Amino acid sequence: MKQFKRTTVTSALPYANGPVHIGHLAGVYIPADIYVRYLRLKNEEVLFIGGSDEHGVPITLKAKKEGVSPQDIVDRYHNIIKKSFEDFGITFDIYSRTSSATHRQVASDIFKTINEKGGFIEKTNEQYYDESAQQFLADRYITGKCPHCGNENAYGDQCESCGTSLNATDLIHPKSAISGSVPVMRETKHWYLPLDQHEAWLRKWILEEHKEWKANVYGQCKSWLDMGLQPRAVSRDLDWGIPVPVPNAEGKVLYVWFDAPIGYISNTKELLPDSWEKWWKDPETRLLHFIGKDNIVFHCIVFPAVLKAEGSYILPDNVPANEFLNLEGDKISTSRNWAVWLHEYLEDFPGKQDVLRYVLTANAPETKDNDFTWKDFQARNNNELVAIFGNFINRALVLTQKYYEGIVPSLGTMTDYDKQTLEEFVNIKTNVEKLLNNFRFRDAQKEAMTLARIGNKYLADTEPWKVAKTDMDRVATIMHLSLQVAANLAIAFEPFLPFTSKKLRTMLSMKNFNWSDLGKMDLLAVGQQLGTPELLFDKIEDETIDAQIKKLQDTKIANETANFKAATVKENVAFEDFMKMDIRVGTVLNCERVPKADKLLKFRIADGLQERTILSGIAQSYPNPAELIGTQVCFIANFEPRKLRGIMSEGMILSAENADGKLVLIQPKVEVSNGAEVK
Ligand code: B3M
Ligand code: ZN
Repeated sequence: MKQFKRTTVTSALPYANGPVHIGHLAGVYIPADIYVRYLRLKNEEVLFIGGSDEHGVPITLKAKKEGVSPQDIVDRYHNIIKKSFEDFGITFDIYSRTSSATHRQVASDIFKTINEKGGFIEKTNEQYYDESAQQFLADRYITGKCPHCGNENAYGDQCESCGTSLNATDLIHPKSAISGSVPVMRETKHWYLPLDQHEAWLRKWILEEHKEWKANVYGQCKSWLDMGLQPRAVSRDLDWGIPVPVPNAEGKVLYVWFDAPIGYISNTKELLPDSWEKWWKDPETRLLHFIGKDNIVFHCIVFPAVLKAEGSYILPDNVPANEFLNLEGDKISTSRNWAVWLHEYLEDFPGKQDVLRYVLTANAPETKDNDFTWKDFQARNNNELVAIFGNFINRALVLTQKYYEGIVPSLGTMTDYDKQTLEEFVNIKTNVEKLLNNFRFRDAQKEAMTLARIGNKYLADTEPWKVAKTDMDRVATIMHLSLQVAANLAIAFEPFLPFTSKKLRTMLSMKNFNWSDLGKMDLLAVGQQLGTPELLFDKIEDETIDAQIKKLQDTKIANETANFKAATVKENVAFEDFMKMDIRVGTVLNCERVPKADKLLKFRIADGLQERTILSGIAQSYPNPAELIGTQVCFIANFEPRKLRGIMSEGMILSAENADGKLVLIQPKVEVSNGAEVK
């Protein structure tokens, strides 16, 4: 493998049209932060670049919806995102934004250089135009039916349902997202990056020279390349973005996916105005992009082609993209508010950054989509962090406090069991390293956790609290070894659980430490005074979890209600048609379940003239049917009688469906005479 001098790590620039959620964290920011912390612990030269993506249609659409300017939107979310990353311990060297002056300069310069070298083609063709809004409809300004999967709400650039990347002209029944009107075609000029001309070197570079890329990344690139690359427009007709920096380009801005990845470079330049180039132009620099799967084509094909066309930049050495994280079985969605938002988590769970880091890494969608559930969050905290890691550390420190006043005791003679235990963890450093080097963070954390398991088991097996009655020399050895394991845990977990590692280092009075110390059994000196023991983790109770689950259920109900309201009303009916229905009130004389039919209730109704039997499919909403006896219901009296389960049903009882699917009988609030007509 090629040896590099330094590493530039970038993580996808989140759109500043909403806050960051657990899907972003699990897919991009936590893995990137783990990797960067690991390199720093190895004293490697590394730079970690982040920032907000502030251009593009998602921003302008959101602004339009709220009736504010795009600048208002990006200012609001940039600040929320930046602060939540800081509070969560994502250690960017810089977190800037694509609306910065430096970025405008860098992106414009790169465009101009490519343009001067003849790296673009200018083409005039027809694009969708909204006549009422007097605007071209780029990307998300246009929606319609996906030609691949039939999703009715696909966007002009992508179908979120099947993930296919689209052109606006691919959509069936296109509709303007601004006015809802059907767009017309109109001519417009744009700059295109001729990806077809880059295909040959991209094929060789990815398919032959980067076989080590993750299977999901390599596979997606291969299928793109096998389909054949087409020229891609790098400009748009919009009034939000970086103006196309050439004469006669009024009303044209750079396409957001042209300028956004350049944001990595601009932010580096903003941080290091004099030395940024070595991070982007020196072949001895290793460039890594941490992203989610929907960004693969832009980082593996489009951006490298831009850099190559410019001519002076290095290309990424790896792009460890992840799949998606779902939430309680459903796709995370900003617009449907189906997410656990980072800034809200930090408020609801103060001091528990590491619990979320741990759970999201344990469930990281590294090879396939994965699911986050609050129950799993609670279980991993209580059964793993508290019961194993926390329990071991607490016992080791409290017992040292009790028997040795918090001073590291000396190591006596080791038993065979001690030696056997130590042997178990000599391999852990190599294993964790190998996994981290391959971006397998989930297994790496699991392996680091093995250290805590070994420690916990060691104390449980050796029972120093019992041995203390007879053999204090033996206790000294047990505590000495346990404390060394604890110190190893502080190092191994620094990349994964940095807040915990820091707390643990304070408790152990550990000053200098780095990755190469991992595995050593003399990290704490005999006679060294330790700090005060504190609990590393505490149990998360059911109430806390239930409150979070309730919050999501409320979101679901709110969404369903909104969908219901948005659903179109059925076709009009004439007054005469309505009058054909004979709807009446009657009193329930008896009500019971129908044997072997779990949905049906059998009502006996006094209808004013006589009694009649009506079957109704609402048993699941009324588990105790007897309580309906004596109440009044509304029913269609002239509904054609029909036989259900061998019983003749003479009418239909009216009920309404709630957002949660529960049926509720329509009942008069005050008593009316039986047989009264409903009009
Ligand atoms: N903002 C898309 C996203 O958030 C986009 C990433 C840009 S990375 C240069 O998924
Ligand atoms: Zn689709």
